[in-house]
Amino acid sequence: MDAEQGWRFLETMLLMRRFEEAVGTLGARGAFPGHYHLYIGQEATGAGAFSVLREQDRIATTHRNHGHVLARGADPGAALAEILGREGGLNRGRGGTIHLCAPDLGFVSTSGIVGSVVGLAAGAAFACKGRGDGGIGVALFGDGALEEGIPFEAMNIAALWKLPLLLLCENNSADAWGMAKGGYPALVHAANDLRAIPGALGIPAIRVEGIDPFAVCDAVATAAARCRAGEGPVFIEAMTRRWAGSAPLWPELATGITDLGMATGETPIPEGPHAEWFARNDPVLRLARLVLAQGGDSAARLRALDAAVCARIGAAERFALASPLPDPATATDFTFA
Ligand SMILES: Cc1ncc(C[n+]2csc(CCOP(=O)(O)OP(=O)(O)O)c2C)c(N)n1
Ligand SMILES: [Mg+2]
Repeated sequence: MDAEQGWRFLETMLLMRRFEEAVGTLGARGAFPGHYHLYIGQEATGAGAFSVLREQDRIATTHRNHGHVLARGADPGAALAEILGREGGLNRGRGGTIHLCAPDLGFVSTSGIVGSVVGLAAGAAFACKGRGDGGIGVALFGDGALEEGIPFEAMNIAALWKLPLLLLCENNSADAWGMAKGGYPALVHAANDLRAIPGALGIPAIRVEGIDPFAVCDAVATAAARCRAGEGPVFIEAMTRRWAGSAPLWPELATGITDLGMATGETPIPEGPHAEWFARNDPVLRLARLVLAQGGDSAARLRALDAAVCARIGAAERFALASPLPDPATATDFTFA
């Protein structure tokens, strides 16, 4: 393991984690209306993937978007203000959690219309190809997107036209309850291996361990290089276990606020339903254990990193809460018709 790369991944992943813990806490106390989705459990996928992307790449992502926007470098205060529907938000409070977007950072859209982002990213890939600046279109989407029609059509045209389209499917359905058990929707598909779908169109499709940022980074780097070389789209399926807090229909901080003592060994792993999560499936604790294995001053460095991240998120929260709601008289501003 490249230790310094490990620390960089950990910083991004901790930023996402502490951000989502703030969102979950604010959501539970009704600080913003409506449904929302947390990226907890998938941080390694986003951190690994975004470490490879370039400025000229164009990204379309889904409703589980907070981590993606942060990994691309969006200001956490503006992102949190957007989730709270405030004027100081990335989209002046118009997008909210599900459609918060950072066009300046190359996001074409983030959308709650499941599957739509694959079509948008294919269009972005077409534009990138036309511009010829080496940029690629990137779609990040859940496994559920492949139940929709548009990803199939978009993959077909991308394969035919050899578009520089990187398809990153975040499969988080392992351990999900699904609607049959009264939980959040989980994958319902006739294909038992999602790679077969792009595979049928001749698109190379690989599966990667989504809790390993190094593995994701390698896979995305190889795929992006192929796209940039004009060889057409690539599909990556990143596998993660469903975090318990995203199993019910409404998210809840089921595993509490992350205690890095469970990585240093200072806090014993509690027995009970989340023991497996803490010991093996939480990507943040997993990577923290890896960087700590270097010994030396790594435990102190971990504490300092987390303190700095928590301070950043604390400032983001103060900024977001102090930002006003948009003036109702401006409700129709920025609309097309
Ligand atoms: C076109 C469309 N159909 C149905 C829904 C309702 N819906 C919201 S989330 C969801 C499941 C999404 O699963 P997945 O794409 O795997 O993302 P995850 O939330 O698991 O990360 C569904 C079906 C929707 N938002 N859009
Ligand atoms: Mg899913």
